[in-house]
Amino acid sequence: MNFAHLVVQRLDALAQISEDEGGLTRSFASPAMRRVNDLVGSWMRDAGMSVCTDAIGNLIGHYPAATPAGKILLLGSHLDTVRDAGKFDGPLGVLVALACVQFLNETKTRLPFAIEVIGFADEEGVRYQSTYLGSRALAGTFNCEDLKRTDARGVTMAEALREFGGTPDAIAAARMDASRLLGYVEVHIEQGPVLEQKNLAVGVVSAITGQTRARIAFVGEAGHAGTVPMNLRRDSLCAAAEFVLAIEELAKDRSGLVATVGEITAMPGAGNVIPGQTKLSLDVRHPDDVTRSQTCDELKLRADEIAAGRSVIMNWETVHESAAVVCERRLALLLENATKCHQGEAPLLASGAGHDAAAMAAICPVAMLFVRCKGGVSHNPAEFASEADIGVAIEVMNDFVKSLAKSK
Ligand code: HGY
Ligand code: MN
Ligand code: MN
Repeated sequence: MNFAHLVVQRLDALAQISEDEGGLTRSFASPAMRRVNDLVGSWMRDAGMSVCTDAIGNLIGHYPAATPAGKILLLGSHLDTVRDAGKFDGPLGVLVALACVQFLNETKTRLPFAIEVIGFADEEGVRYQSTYLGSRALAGTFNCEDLKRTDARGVTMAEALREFGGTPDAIAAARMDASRLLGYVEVHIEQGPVLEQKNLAVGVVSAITGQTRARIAFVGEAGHAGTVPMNLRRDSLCAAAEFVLAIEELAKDRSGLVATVGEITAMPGAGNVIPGQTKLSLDVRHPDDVTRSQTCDELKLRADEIAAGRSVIMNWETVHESAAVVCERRLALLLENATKCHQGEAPLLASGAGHDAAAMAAICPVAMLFVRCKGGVSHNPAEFASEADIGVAIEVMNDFVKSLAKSK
């Protein structure tokens, strides 16, 4: 069986399941997520796995150990996407993991441990701005307060989850038993240019950067675009614009720091009305948590100064924080050894992107394998990983699983 080709075919099939006509978007607890869970669940059954969906909508396939007392190796990634996404970010990790189990099943191989392949319910946080919902539920770090968050249509997370078929009240019980876990290993497209520059198919992740996400609002005064003199305006959009450039200026000056405003909304949103309120998102990341936290404090002060200078009000709500995570050395070494067998060298890369592994690190050791990403382009329909590189990733993961079994 050409498992790499099978993964590519399945990626194409999943890319057709979207809540948007024009592009690939799958958000938490949406009908599109339901359809993807059903399709991937059928592939899991074909690979000899028993399948369930947990309280928050994670899809979990179980491939039993040779002995019932065996521990569990967790593999997988997320099945939700950003807006207008590429087809690899998330599903690639689930499908490579599934290919490894299918290989074991077809060769009638049982290991001293079980394997569970997880398709996480929400890593991107597009619908409710809080990310890692699925992995936090399994890690026991889910914040039940998040269930009260509302989406753009005013639907709470709890209502959306019930409509999806989940059980908000049972999320706390979804936490996995840490004593049974060997670790969580995630394969993911690199989403950066390093492997392409090194002309290598895969690389091993050393650490995952920490991130802060905030929602900021500048509140001024709506007014008539034709009659309010410039010196009498309290224009919230101009305040936001000045702040966006201040963010960029500070981030350019601070090595290793990235800061992004991905969303901005001016209200009431009419061409002849001075915006009374402007809302924006902020995403701040740095490998060092103290630097990231200090930067957020500085940006909050700067936003306050800009607001005061324009006689507008500034509201700041931090909606997500995740600390930087170091991948577990023993698992990473097994990945490195397996990688060296297939490409001669095993580069270590830090991840600027967040991953479910960052949340799973709260309950078990984690490691990640990156797959070369064409032009480093991601969170973009042009995102691409080659069938040949996917084939290397599958081989490396098969060898990783074998070496882990031998080390038991
Ligand atoms: O935003 C991220 O880093 C990831 O794609 N969720
Ligand atoms: Mn991802
Ligand atoms: Mn992503």
